[in-house]
Amino acid sequence: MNQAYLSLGTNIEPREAYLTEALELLEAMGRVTIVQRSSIYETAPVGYLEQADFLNMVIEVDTPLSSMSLLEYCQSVEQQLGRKRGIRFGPRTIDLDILTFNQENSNVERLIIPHPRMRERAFVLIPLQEIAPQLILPIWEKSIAEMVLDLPETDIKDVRKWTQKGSVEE
Ligand code: PH2
Ligand code: MG
Ligand code: MG
Repeated sequence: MNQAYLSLGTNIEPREAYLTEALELLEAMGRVTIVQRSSIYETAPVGYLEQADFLNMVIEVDTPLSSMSLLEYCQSVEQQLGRKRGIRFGPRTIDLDILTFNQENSNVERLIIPHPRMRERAFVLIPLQEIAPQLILPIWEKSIAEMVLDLPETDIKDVRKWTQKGSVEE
């Protein structure tokens, strides 16, 4: 069995429904089991700023799939939820990214593991810290909790726990 952490992001309404459906579709084939899930966070857009706020979360999964098959499977879930490729870093119904796969470092075709931008992204590290604070990735030799401490304060402020009633300060 392989262990992976995945991040989910959406900024097109109904955002919460897209997250819920993505989680259901991921488990629907019986090839992916969700072991842990973070809270949902509302986050300011990073990279391309002229777009709506995101809901983001991170999950831990068990899967017999290889990393490349898991990527293809994630892309099929994105397709089923109407993902259209447009502006790079732009609005999306659902984005499913592989953050880590076992303790692997790899760079094959379209898949780089660990995700090359995760270490500077508060919207990934803060949810990940909730479920895997002690996780250490070999290439960075730092735990997730330590990487969160390296984030700029302004980035941390842009990531807030989200509830149905609205966002609350972390
Ligand atoms: N995803 C991006 C680009 N920018 N910003 C936030 N807050 N959350 C995301 O998931 C996100 C983003 C590209 O995948
Ligand atoms: Mg992404
Ligand atoms: Mg993606």
